[in-house]
Amino acid sequence: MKLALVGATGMVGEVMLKVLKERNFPIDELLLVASEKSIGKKLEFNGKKYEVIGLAEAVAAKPNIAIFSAGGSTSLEWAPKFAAAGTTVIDNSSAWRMEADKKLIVPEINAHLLTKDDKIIANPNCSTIQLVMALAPLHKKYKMKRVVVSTYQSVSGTGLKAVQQMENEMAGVKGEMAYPYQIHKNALPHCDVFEDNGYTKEEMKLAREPQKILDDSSFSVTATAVRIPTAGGHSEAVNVQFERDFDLADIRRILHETPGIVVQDNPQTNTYPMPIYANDKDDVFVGRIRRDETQQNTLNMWIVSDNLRKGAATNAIQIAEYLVSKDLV
Ligand code: 2RA
Repeated sequence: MKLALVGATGMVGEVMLKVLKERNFPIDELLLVASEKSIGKKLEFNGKKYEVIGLAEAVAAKPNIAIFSAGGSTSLEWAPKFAAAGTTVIDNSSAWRMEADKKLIVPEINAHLLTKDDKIIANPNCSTIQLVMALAPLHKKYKMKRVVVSTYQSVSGTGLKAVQQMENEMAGVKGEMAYPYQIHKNALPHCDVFEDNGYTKEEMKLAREPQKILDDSSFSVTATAVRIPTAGGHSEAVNVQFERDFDLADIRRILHETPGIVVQDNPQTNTYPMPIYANDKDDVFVGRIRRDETQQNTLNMWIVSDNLRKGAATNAIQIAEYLVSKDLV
């Protein structure tokens, strides 16, 4: 298995290398790929040093799989070139997610859709992945009608520079500004750019991606995405109205029984999901599960996950594992 990691020097790229090692992904040859300015850099993987190469060299090497986490513009330009060379691309950017002929995959939910013909596969947005992981099993039984989600997203979603700026601010060090405001003591209702409808791109990802992943456009999602001063981990307050009434004990049972979901929910012992518990784990943590007493068939819950792992690196690598296990690459 020849694997290329495009964006190897970035924050998600670093986590991808860690997860590939942890999961002992079957690699015979590893290509670490980055932009021109990083070519020649040395990175370590599994006790071995690798020299970073450029995109053209990586395409020519014809890897079996190329996992991208290098931004939308790089993916739009280079994913088709890898695909034309016979490589299967798994892309972590938003570039291909809503394209009709591209699949948007959370392996626990819809990996079965994948075929050998899928040469560019989209990894959903981090805040979408944790949301659908918790909602998918409930939707199957109780059929969602409407979801209202407020996110509390860590600074790591914006990248290394933003985390460094927050740490500088906390330490009182003047550094490059990645945000217009002092993020270390703020809650910024502005993740990504604003669209014409007054929502941000981040909020519209939450409004659009779940229907594609669950293959059901009968429900709607409205979101408010907020950046908060945590270094890692995205949290979400979710209010979901179902078509059918539910039994709260059954909701808990379904979530307990869902692979990849961990229920942490005992207010008496202050047990509920928090980014510090989710850090560096691949599970999606669910708590504060309670009926919304103001509206029929409606549930409130709190969902937390490591946005760099299940929200990006691990989900992409699980897609790669599925492709290998089904001989699709
Ligand atoms: C964010 N989900 O958190 C976006 C991109 N990683 O900023």
